[in-house]
Amino acid sequence: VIPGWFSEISPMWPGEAHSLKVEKILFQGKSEYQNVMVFQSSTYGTVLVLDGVIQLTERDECAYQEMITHLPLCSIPNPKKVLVIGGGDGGVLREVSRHSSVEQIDICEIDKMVVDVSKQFFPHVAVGYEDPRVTLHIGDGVAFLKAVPEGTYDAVIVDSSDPIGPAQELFEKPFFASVAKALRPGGVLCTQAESIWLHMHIIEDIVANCRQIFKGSVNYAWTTVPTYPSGVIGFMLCSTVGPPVDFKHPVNSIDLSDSCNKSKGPLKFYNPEIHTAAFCLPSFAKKVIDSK
Ligand code: PUT
Repeated sequence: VIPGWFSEISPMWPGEAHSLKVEKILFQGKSEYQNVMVFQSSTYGTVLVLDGVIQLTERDECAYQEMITHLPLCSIPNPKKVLVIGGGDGGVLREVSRHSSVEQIDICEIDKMVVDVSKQFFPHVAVGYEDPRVTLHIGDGVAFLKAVPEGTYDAVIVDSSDPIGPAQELFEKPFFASVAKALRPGGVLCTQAESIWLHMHIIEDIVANCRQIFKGSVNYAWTTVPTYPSGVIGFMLCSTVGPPVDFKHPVNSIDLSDSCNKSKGPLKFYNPEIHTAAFCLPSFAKKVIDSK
């Protein structure tokens, strides 16, 4: 460990640790679930860290929040009811609320400290909470989903941390089955699905489970996030049986001139071309994912 630097050390990426120079520690706390830290970095702005793992930085959060949200929501016409599991920082809410067709946005985040810290230190991310369509539920996403009436949502977005700690169950088959039940026919799931460079074993399991449960489309996409381990992170996109969903070709666009977008400014990362490109996989990953 280099003094004055934050190094991200975890058994999920043994033998490597990305480091950022720390200008100032802004917050350190321990919630019921995890250690929470916020620091000012010298090159990526303010950084949110949970249990020693970077969750977002001001500079590159757009690449994650925009892709995890618009990949599913631009793949179906007129999404109306959206559920976010995790995502307590509010960034996914900010992006969901760009969609004027959306009438209801529910979010279930387990850790209230993440919500409070984001509102205090990441106002441009937590701005998502200001949309009147948003209802925040503090609680366990697994339990929340079990209580959702069948066929409620057009889209479920799972913005989780890594599968060690409070998010572990969000990567397991029973959870995916609950998501499928909560979706309407032809509804879509987009879930955080780790890095092709580091976690092919986890991705293999996610793909295999999702292919068993989701009988519509099942596709893996990815984006670059320089401050996530290996600099990339992926998403599993699935649809239930119903109106067919072709994830690779967006059918829905975001009208940046409408009232849902005026206060939020332009998109920084997402566009229809990068949407389609996100599904192109390197050969080594394609081979494994296609074989599941
Ligand atoms: N929400 C995504 C976090 C990933 C951390 N490795």
